Amino acid sequence: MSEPFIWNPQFEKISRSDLESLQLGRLQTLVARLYEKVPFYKQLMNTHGVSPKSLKTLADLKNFPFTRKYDLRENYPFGLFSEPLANVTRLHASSGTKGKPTVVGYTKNDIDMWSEVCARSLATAGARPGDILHNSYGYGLFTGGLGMHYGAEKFGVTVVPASGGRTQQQILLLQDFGARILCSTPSYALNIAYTMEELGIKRDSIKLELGIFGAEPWTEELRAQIEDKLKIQALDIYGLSEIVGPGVSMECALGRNGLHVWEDNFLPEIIDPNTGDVLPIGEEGELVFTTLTKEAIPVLRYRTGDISRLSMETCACGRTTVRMARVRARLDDMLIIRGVNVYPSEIEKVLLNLEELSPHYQLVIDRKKALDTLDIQVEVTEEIVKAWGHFEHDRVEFSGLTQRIQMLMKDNLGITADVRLMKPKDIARSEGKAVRVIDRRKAETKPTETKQMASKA
Ligand code: DLL
Repeated sequence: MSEPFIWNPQFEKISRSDLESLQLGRLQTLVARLYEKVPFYKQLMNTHGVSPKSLKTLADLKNFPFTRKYDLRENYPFGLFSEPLANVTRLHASSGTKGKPTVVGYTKNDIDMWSEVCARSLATAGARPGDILHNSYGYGLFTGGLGMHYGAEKFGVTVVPASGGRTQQQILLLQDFGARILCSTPSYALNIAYTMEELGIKRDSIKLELGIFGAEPWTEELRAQIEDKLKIQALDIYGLSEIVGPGVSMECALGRNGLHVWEDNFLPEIIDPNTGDVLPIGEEGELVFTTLTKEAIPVLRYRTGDISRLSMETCACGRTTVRMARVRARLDDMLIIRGVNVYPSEIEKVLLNLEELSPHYQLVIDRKKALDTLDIQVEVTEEIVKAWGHFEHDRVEFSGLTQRIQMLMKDNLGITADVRLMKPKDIARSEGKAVRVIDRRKAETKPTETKQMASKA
């Protein structure tokens, strides 16, 4: 097998000791910058009894305060910027279901660094010069589209800036332009696969070989379904706008086991979300990132809300940077159903193991008589509808399947759920980040930070 192509070996194959001294120097510069230029951070550090002088080793970082999404919202729009707007060449924003969006800015150097990490990520996935890359991440305020676009141009592939939506036309472009790489959310990749099937379009009419999927949690089970339907290698890319956008870390084609974090730019930690204590390598907890090179809006110990683990094990691809495990879930996506904690991804795993079901599902949470209820709505496959004749909710075969799903949920996850089987295409298809959870409880409960902004399509 030929050696994997490494975009920037200086940083991707750096020794641990060289990396740590690079990180320490960059971290000291960052902390000084935040202290001097951003009043919010000066006050925060003073309140915590730390200052730039307190940072003598990398381990000292644990004494510094965290930044949260809430802080960006409270300082809306530009309060956490450490550069005057005149030096900011681009703004992006993401929003929760309500309230002010989170605004991030980029200097010219920030855009260069972002393009560099996205180009690295493309090489890590197995992109080759001359490839055609079909980019279905949304262009606009969402970072997915433009982030991958600039990385792709830097790398030297031909980009098709398709953005999200108009799926039939996207399929036509995939057929006619012959893209080898698809960048999209995993749920949109599935939408493309199912739409092709519905339109009777043969897999052989497109040339896709590789998918670079992220921006939402997805399970190994969903990966298997996408790879099977589209006959491609599906790899995981991670990022968030507060840190840079896509390209914070990328899974490699050889290892397929964790995502390489571009540690010269982003310093990861895993913390216990309840105590804030740093956890040892290998333990699962909340991912925290500090930006080491960002200029417009650097962040110190940003709490991502994403659950993962770090691994220092050597990787088959030869890169030496730490790997983060596929994000298992977001902390604020946790559902508490009659006292039992469960993440949507755990429910997805159970559903996707049943061959009668398609990977289109939605979880509807409500509260009845002070009890939280969960309604799992999931589509059955076309094959099942054909085999059983026309679709009726109360067919005896359906009630058997419903009971089986309820039992699996109880046995595997300990939850009591209502199950509603749906006809194929009854559940709205994703054009960007899939809306998996509909929470009908009143606003008195903690709002989830799942992003459902239209521009993320
Ligand atoms: O989603 C950036 C991005 C674009 C990443 C394209 C990858 C590809 P935000 O809109 O700020 O930025 O959302 C960030 O999305 O905190 C995670 O909860 C989730 N997320 C992103 N990538 C993954 C992934 C972009 N690979 C939030 N697996 C993050 C699981 C992911 N969750």
